[in-house]
Amino acid sequence: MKLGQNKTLFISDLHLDARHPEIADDFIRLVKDSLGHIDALYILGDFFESWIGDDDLSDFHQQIIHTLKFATQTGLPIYFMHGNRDFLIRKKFLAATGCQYLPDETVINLYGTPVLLMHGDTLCTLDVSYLKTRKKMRNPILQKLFLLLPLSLRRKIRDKIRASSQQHIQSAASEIMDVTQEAVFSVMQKHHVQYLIHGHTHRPATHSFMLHQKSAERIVLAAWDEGAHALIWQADGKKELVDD
Ligand SMILES: [Mn+2]
Repeated sequence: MKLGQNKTLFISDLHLDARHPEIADDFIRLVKDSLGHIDALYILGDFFESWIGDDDLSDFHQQIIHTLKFATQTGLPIYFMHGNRDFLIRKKFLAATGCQYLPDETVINLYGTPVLLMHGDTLCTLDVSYLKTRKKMRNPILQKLFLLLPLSLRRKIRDKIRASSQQHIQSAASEIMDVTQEAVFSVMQKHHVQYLIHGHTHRPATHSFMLHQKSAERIVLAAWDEGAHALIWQADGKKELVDD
């Protein structure tokens, strides 16, 4: 029997992009340093800055795929959740990397504690215009049609969407871009959990509050624009947000 390492790692919002090779280097280093020392790695969305199809195999993407494959083949389970930027990751990518797909809003048993995992965008319920766009972009028929387009056209569409999303982020009020406590309570009650881990907002923190007269926690992961960042959850219940 293989003994566990009694530690699980959670990351999100790396926004991996060929224009920022230093972030990819941070990730590759994290994987190499973690191998043999952790039980599992959870990627909670926006791993890539954008993803327009599993057939978009640039050198940069190949390098990341190779790193993930190496890690899973070495025996590290890696779980992959879609974010709002890389939701077009499909089976081909998962097969090539050995990552296991994790639907948004999944409860895992973490050393005996039920923990809810989300990307986090659906918790930002004040951002009505984003949620409308999200609904369109998650339409399976539209996604299928988009993936049938030639790669060059998909790249053009991606650049357009990116520009309009940047405009929205710059113009929307700061509180609109954060989660609402109502959405947090509601989803935690729905899944009967006292712990929630998510990313998306780029506001790393551990929020403690009471839920059903018991202490509850919402742990928010950071983006990687200023270096590697992860949550380490130990089997004994100790949790730590670490920056590189
Ligand atoms: Mn996001």
